[in-house]
Amino acid sequence: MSTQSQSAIRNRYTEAEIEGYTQQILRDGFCILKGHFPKEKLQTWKEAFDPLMEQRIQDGTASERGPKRFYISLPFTMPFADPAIYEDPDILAILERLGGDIVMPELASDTPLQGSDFQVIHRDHLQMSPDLPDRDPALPFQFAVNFPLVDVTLANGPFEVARGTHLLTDAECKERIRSGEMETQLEPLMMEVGDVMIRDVRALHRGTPNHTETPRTMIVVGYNCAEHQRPQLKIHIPQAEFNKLSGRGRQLLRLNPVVESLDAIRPSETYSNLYFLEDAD
Ligand SMILES: O=C(O)CCC(=O)C(=O)O
Repeated sequence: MSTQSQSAIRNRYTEAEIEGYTQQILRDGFCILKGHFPKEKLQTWKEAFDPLMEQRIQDGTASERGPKRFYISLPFTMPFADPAIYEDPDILAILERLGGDIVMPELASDTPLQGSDFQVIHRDHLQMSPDLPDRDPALPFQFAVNFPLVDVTLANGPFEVARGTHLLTDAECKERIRSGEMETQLEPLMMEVGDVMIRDVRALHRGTPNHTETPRTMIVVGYNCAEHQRPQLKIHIPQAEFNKLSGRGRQLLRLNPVVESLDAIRPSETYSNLYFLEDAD
């Protein structure tokens, strides 16, 4: 590895700071690393993402998760197949403290456009993983690493989250949403380009309306404990990209299919269930 790429993936935080963020996630359900990724890199992502989004909406292959709110997977090619992002050593150190052997089955985006609405308050997985029935429910097993491609303001549809709700049972979540109590606990997160959120996907949250003409794209890199199965999700890895992966990258991406090229893969979204709680007893 060149000196330059080595310095690009150096840890920014001390062990004590990593432990501090880990504890924040255990307590609040999320933490935010301020100014973590370089703005210039994310500008390159935005320039590649905007035309991709337009095309995916036009050809009907984006998943609509509420009116004018699109979930779109990203192709595993540059600029998105960037180990400086998905192998970030601080983020992986935090995830490994929480989840041990981690894999990455998701590289995608959530974008509310003008005309979007409030989502139903939800969690992205029920409290327990069916694959880890003996795991302490206080410990997360599925994570979203989120970062915006534009600064998030009250006007463009901030992601809202209710602190500490990852610790509630599914029945408690349903009751607190039904009674309206949860509405008062949601906090809008005004993230700037470069900020990164690491969250336990069980923390209750929702997307809110974007009142501006500028799409508010939030990238989501999904990680989880290797034992926790997510068969509905996969990243197609082109052979040429696979050949470039580091040992760490191969380990993280090992459950995904390697394909000759992305040309024969028709983009589609198979991950669309938002409302897991509605199926809970
Ligand atoms: O658009 C957002 O900010 C949140 C999207 C979300 O939570 C979801 O679709 O599950």
